[in-house]
Amino acid sequence: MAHVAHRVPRPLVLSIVTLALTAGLFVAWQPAADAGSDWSECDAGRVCMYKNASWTTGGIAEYGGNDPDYSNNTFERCYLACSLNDKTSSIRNNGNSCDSYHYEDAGPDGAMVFIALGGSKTWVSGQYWNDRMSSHQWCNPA
Ligand SMILES: [Ca+2]
Ligand SMILES: [Ca+2]
Repeated sequence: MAHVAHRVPRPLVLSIVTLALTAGLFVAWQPAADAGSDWSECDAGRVCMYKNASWTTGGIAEYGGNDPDYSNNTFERCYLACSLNDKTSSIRNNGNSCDSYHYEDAGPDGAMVFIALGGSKTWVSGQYWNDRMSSHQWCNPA
């Protein structure tokens, strides 16, 4: 009995090797795919609004300056329902020196949430700030 337990059937060994090779190929293939989809990267000096949660696909709006009204703005790299107003679900502040302040209404006006310099936030459906922003500005509004 004992000597049988030490023997590994040859087809099983082949399966494990095949699986390992397949996994290796998959892992090796991944970075190339990511390199092609780094569209979500937020350039230095910008604050970036993303249409979807978790800074993922869907659309991005990059700003070096302020915008008091999103009603005439759209997400870049977006293919469907791309109006910026009331559609932001995540933000990254990759600015140079200031926190960014994001507002419920144009003006800017209404409720405000800030993103610390170098920070980011994300919201999902049902959370207050999901799909609500209509303007932003840099630095302390005072
Ligand atoms: Ca959204
Ligand atoms: Ca709004």
